[in-house]
Amino acid sequence: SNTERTFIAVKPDGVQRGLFPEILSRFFNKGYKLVAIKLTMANEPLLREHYADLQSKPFFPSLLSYMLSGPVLATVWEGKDVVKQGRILLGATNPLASAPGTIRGDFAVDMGRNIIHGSDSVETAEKEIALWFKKEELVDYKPTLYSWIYE
Ligand code: DAT
Ligand code: MG
Repeated sequence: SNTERTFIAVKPDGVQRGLFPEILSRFFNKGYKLVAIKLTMANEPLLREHYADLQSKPFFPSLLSYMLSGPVLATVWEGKDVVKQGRILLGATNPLASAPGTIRGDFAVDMGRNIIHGSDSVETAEKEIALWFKKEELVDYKPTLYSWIYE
């Protein structure tokens, strides 16, 4: 449906490198609707929940310190197939395996500095949105361009 939502976060390196306007543009240009946005510092309990499935991995401590190294730009986007399409816009986890034209393919080299996060399923997206945002931080509006993007 057109109201599917995904959680996209520009990681501390993407924020420090000033890449977030370019990243936001890619989602806007595709036709997706921004429903929440905030610049925020993560914290360890939040990250342990966000990356719960990775806690036993050897790279987890460096992932934690990376994600705590500066502010994160947390966003929520809405639109048709936005979870899967968002992952396509991001590219592969390893930037060296990401095609040019994708965000990681165009702007990153190392897996541990891959500049952006995107939810990997609709269920994960719902959990991540609830983890990073309060309900009242998600806004409800109709974009003026809506009928030029959806048939
Ligand atoms: P993604 O961010 O593409 O969803 P993921 O959820 O498997 O990938 O992993 C979360 C982050 O952890 C990923 O963006 C970068 C880091 N990471 C994953 N696998 C890694 C590895 N093998 N070595 C180092 N960092 C890794
Ligand atoms: Mg993931």
